[in-house]
Order: sequence, then structure tokens, then C-alpha cells
Amino acid sequence: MSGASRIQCAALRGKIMTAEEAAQLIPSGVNVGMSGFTGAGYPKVVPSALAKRIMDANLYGKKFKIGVWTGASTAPDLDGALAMVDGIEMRLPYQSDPTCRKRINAGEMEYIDIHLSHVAQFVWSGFLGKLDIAVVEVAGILEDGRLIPSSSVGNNKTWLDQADKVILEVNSWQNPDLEGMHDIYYGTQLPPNRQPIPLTRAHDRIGEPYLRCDPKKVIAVVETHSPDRNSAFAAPDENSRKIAGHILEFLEHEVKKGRLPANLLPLQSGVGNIANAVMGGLNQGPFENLTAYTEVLQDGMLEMIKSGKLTCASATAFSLSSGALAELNTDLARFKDSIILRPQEISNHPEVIRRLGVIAMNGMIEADIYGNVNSTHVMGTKIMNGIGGSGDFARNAYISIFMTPSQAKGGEISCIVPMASHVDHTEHDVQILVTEQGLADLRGLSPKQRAKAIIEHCAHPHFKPALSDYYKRALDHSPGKQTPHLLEEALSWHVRYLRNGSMSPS
Ligand code: 0RQ
Repeated sequence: MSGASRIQCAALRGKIMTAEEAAQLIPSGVNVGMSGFTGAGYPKVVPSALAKRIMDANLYGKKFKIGVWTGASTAPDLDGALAMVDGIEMRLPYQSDPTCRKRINAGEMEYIDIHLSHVAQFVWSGFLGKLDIAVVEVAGILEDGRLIPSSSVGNNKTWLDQADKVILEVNSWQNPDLEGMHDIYYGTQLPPNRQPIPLTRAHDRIGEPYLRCDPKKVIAVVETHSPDRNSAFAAPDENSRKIAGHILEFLEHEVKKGRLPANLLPLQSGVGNIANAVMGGLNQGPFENLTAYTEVLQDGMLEMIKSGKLTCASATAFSLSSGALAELNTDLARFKDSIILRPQEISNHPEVIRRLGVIAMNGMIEADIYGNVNSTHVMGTKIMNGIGGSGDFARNAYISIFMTPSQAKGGEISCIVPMASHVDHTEHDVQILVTEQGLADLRGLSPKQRAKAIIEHCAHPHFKPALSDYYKRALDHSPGKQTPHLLEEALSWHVRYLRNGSMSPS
């Protein structure tokens, strides 16, 4: 299908221009809402053209910066290109680009790391300031101006609604069979007018397949033919396989106990190789007729749909490797009945997650002996990525699982520490901790019982004696005995790594 045939609206065909011309319409100082979620559905050419424009302005000694709001992480040709020319004043809500990370950690870029389900309502309420321009990739434009969404929905509904001006990228690389796969719900309101979200099963459709957009707001239409960014997944290593094995065993145990139905409850799986490996484990496991209510659909879930293990997956975006992406894009019609893409305020909605009883599985950087989890900050001050949707799911899930290898950086760092150097998920939101060493079921345990379970089941043998020793001395000398700590010593673990390059006791 050629690019032009994807633009059926005559008024918008008249606004077709090049990426360079469209980039000229974005002035310095504005807030721009970009489409894109983990490399899917991001605008492919306008951001790079804008980066070039910013670089030219910088050459003439002119400062040129914009606010960049997205669904989640995007790609090197969006986040990377704009960060490279120091063109981002403020970035939100989740990102994983290495150049952005460097600038944020160097104090050169402001970053607001918000729960993904909160972004839309923050914008509707005006907490984040004015959204000036939306730059949104779509798969096509209907005669009446409605838009066929692309391979992610993210915050696009909100960007198109709230922005004064809209730039559309129509990507003919995206499979036309995407039409009908989305479920865009327009019933969300701010309090006190908020109504229940009528979604009671993961596969329910409650909205419409198209994004609404006032054609009068559209200032440019740019045609593209570019693939989404691929995220490579490493083949599961031994640790990932062990973590997946512990989780499978736990789920089987819960079914036996009658606490989970035989086909489990809707699954949410976070980003990264371990999450993908757990899906691989489930694909080989005994469970049938599974469902997913999640944020991103990774390779592992696609495999489960193909094998028939997973009957339906609701998400806001694809997040696939190049092989899986190519397969999906050539054979999308096959998956049309089993995949639904929704706005992220619905895919991550606390009310729906709680109602469905989602089983949430997310990665982490470290957990402390009481079960507080750090998902975002290395050594307490340096951002890795962001909280993403992990908080939306963890707090509201029926079962909230966090997983990590027990050690990082070749064994120099313990991922189980006395006191987390930053907390994203408090002990109250963390029910199950898993490392390759084992699984700690923290449900129904007091802080002291938790500490014993976490050290015993999750810590690496190399760090276990030091953690046990810390806990024992904390029990003896802590001023309070509910959550015993030796405050001065607690964070010295991290300080030791910063000084010596190792957390190992010297
Ligand atoms: O860094 O590659 O430079 O060595 O962190 O670690 O082990 O590859 O794990 O890819 O699963 O990522 C928490 C970051 C884990 C991810 C996090 C270093 C480690 C490596 C990555 P290097 P791994 P993963 C919904 C869910 C938040 C968002 C979320 C994440 C790098 O899961 O961003 O959950 N989660 N969203 O070396 C120092 C430690 C460390 C450490 C790991 N204790 N100390 N460095 N690393 N542990 C989806 C969305 O929201 C989109």
C-alpha cells in the first residue's frame, strides 16, 4: 500500500510536507507530546529533523530546547537524537535511552518519572503545563479525519486531545491490519465525574478502534516507511531460567492451594530479558488458556499466543525483537482476535488491575531485607530507566512479584541489601521476591519474618553471611525492634561499592 492511499482525508492530504518542513513548525520552548512506547509507534523522522534544526541553532549560539512527553521509552532517532544535541529541557514519563540517561545523571536534563497511568490525568489537570504540539505516528487516516493507531497507543489520545497543534506521521511500514486491533476508550473523566471503567475481562472491548483528531488542529502530515525499533532479547541465561522455574513452581503451588484458578489470572510482565524468560517458561509449563493484562507485549507472549497457551493479551504497545517484529508484521491478521492495544491510562489502570486480579511480574535493581524495592536508581542517585508501569501494577495486583539475579556487576554488587538506596515499591506493595537462589513469599509475614525469608531464600551465598550478620546486630542494637536497622551502617554497603568497586566485606 502506498503512503498516499493511507491518507483518505482530502483536507489532510493537502497538508503533506517533508519532515524538515514539519520540524520548522516546532519552536524552541514548547512542550511536545510524542507518540511511542518501548520502541513501537514513535514518530520516525520529525524528531531527527528537529534535532538537526536544534544543532544548526546551537551552531549560531542559540539555545533551543523543548519538553518531550511520550508514552514511555522511544528510540535512538527520537530520545537519542534530541538528547545528543542537548535539545530536551524536560523529559517525562519513562525513558531508557543511554544519552538521555547520561544527561539526566549529569544534571543537564530534567526528568519527571511518573506512574504511567497518571500521565494523562496530570495533563488533563494541567499539572505539567501546556501541551503545545503533538507529533504522533499513525497507520492511516480515515476520510473523516479519524486516525488508525500505530503499533502503540500510549498517551496518543491525550496528546491529540490536549495539544493546540498536531503533526501526523503516516507510516506505511505499519501493517494495515492494525486497523481494528485497538480499543480507545473515551469515557475517562476527572473527579468528581469519574465513572467505573466497564472492563471486567482482559479481552473486553469498551471503546472504539480509532483515535479522534480535529483535522483543523493538524498543521502537517509527513509520510514515512520505517520499521519500529527492535529490542534484542538475549537467549535466557541460567539465572533467568532458574528465576522462571521458581515462579512457575510458585504458581503451581498457588493453584494446588486453590488460591489461583487452573488458568491463573491475567498476567503482567515487565520489560527486560528475565521477564521475557519467565514467559518462555510459562510457554513450556502446564498452564493452559492463559490471559494477559499487561503494558507491553514481548516476544515471549507472542510465542504463547502462537502456541495457544495465551488466548488473549491486552497491552498498550508491542515491544518485540527484530525477528518477532518481522513475523508479526507479515502475519498480523493471525493475531487480530487475540491482541488488543489500549491507551496506557487503561492498560495500567489501578481500578482494572485490582478488579481483574492481575499477577504482576517486574524486574528490579535491588531489594532490602524487609522487601522495599528499588527499580530505578543505581546506588540511590543515578537513574537507570524509570518506574514505568511497575508501580501501577505492583500496588494493585492480586500477586505482586519482583525478580532479579541475586548479584550484579559480575558479583561485585548484592541485589539484596540491608536498606534500599532508593524505594519505588514499599514493603507493602511487594509480595514475592525471586532471585536465581530462590523465592521468598512475603505475604502474611512481619518485617522480621520477611528479613529472615529474604536473606535465606534470595541472597547470594557470597553475601548471605554479611547480611545475616547485619540483621543479627540490628536485632540487638536497633533502637526500634519493629524494623531493626543500624542506620549508619545500613547504607555503608553502597558506600563500600562506590569507594572500592565492591560490596563484599573487606
Ligand atoms: O546494567 O547493562 O550496564 O550492566 O541494571 O539489569 O539485570 O539486565 O535487568 O534488563 O531486567 O532491567 C530494574 C532496570 C532491570 C528494569 C531494571 C544493572 C545491570 C544492567 C539492567 P548494565 P538487568 P533488566 C513495565 C515494567 C523499571 C520499569 C518497569 C526496569 C542494568 O526492569 O527498568 O519495571 N524496571 N517497568 O548491571 C547496580 C544493582 C543492579 C544494577 C542491575 N543492584 N546495582 N546496577 N543493575 N541491578 C514496562 C514499562 O514500564 C515500559
